[in-house]
Amino acid sequence: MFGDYLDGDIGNGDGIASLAEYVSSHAEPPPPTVPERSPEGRRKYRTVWISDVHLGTKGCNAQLLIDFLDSVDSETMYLVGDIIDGWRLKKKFYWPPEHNDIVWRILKRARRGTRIVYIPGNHDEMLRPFSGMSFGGIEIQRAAFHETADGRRLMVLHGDEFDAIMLSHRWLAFVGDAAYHLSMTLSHVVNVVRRRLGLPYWSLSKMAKHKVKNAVEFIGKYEEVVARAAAERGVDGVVCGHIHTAEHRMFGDTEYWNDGDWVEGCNALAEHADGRMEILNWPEEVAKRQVPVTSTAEAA
Ligand SMILES: [Mn+2]
Repeated sequence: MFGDYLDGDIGNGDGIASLAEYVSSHAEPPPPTVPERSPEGRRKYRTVWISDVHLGTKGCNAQLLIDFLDSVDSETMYLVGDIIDGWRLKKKFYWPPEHNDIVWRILKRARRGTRIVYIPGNHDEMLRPFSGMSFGGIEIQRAAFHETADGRRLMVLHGDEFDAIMLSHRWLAFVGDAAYHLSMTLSHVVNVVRRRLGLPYWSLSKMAKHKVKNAVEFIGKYEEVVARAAAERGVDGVVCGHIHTAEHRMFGDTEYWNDGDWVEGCNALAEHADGRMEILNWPEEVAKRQVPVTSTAEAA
């Protein structure tokens, strides 16, 4: 059925068809175009959470995610929603080979024995009816409860469940720093024109500043709403995605974790063997690794 979705709903790319065949038949998967690095020597975590990959869109940072998957292993991996962007795929079919390579790596991981739990988000909600089922070794669930090595109970969900509460502020989440700087430039242009027309000064940046402040408030409010829902369920904390903002905060005794996204931040959340958790910033990890090489190359 996962195969039907891949094959029928979103197009007939050869790679997707053969992946779908692999999922349903347990045959050898078609080889990835970017060869997988050996699993030996990978950083090993107890648990890894990723979300908001948005496969099927140009926004997906596939190269970095492939590098992440080839560098890190875990006993359990949670895919916390918006992994495949069905919304966008329905409008325009976009599926480069690297996106297949990511699906290939995830399926391969399941075969090697990693427990993989896929919690569909709003962009891959077409997989939600399959909750409770398992495809290619990947469990599909509406939400999950994770127990850390030190015994904390965490609720794992995508997080769009809270959009109804946040609806009036939702669009503000997309207002960012770049928009603020652009609006300052625009403000300047607008006021040059207004001055020539003899009109008084009008502050667009003041308005933009207000919007950015609202966006920051939106994120803060969202985090609080999600943490409160977790507290009401009597768990120690919550792991979610959805708002593309990796974060760890405490609301009273309740832990709030957001594993970020692979469109802008390229973050993952990881649990060590002792239950300690941390947010991984993959562009930073790659930069650290490349510093000695690039600095000498650039100096030469
Ligand atoms: Mn989402």
